[in-house]
Amino acid sequence: MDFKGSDTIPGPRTEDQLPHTAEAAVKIVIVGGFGVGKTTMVGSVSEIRPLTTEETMTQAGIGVDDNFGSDSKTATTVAMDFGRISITDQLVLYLFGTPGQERFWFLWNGLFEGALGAVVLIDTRRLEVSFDVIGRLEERGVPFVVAVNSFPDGPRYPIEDLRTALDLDPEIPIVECDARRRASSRDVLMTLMRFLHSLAMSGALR
Ligand SMILES: Nc1nc2c(ncn2[C@@H]2O[C@H](COP(=O)(O)OP(=O)(O)OP(=O)(O)O)[C@@H](O)[C@H]2O)c(=O)[nH]1
Ligand SMILES: [Mg+2]
Repeated sequence: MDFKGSDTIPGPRTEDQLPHTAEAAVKIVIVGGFGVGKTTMVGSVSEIRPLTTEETMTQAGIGVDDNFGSDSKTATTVAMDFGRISITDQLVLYLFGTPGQERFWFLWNGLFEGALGAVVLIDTRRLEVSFDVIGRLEERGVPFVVAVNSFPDGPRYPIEDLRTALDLDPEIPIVECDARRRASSRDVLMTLMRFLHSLAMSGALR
């Protein structure tokens, strides 16, 4: 049979293909309150073109969508972000960013399913938007690290003050980052992987 002339489905782009050496894939969720930089982080660090489900924040959202006085924030995640990064030749992380707005939180349960660990992004101007997220991770027993996304007008606090404000256990890593920078976002993921490794070594990983 001659298929010449029929439509063909293009194969995956070379950069989207998994490295042949990949042996293990791990699901990681990027969580945090509204507008803390989750989509930005998945986008900056992903080696494949990230999938985003952003919708424009419209006039209709005024009073519903909190844009915390930021004119630059014009879109919000309504379902999830998805990206991928090979941490080593053997280890691939699949990244799932959650929606930050409260009205989409019902999607979190599915997104947390099977996640080995999480990055909680925080914005020091609005620490309170990430409280609920931390509570939910603790409830579900998902290990996490906290990444302080540095916004230029965000107040800077000593790490230990942040630990107290967020009521975090002493072993939970807290790192600073700039979610727009690939290297910085990658460092956060490396911190999470080291933390998960130390939990696994001590037998604390469920
Ligand atoms: N200065 C600075 N701006 C950032 C940084 N990360 C994100 N932004 C900006 O902050 C805004 C919010 O970022 P998003 O990535 O959409 O945040 P989000 O957490 O995905 O937001 P939701 O999905 O609506 O909850 C965007 O305008 C980004 O350009 C950062 O590290 N520094
Ligand atoms: Mg988003």
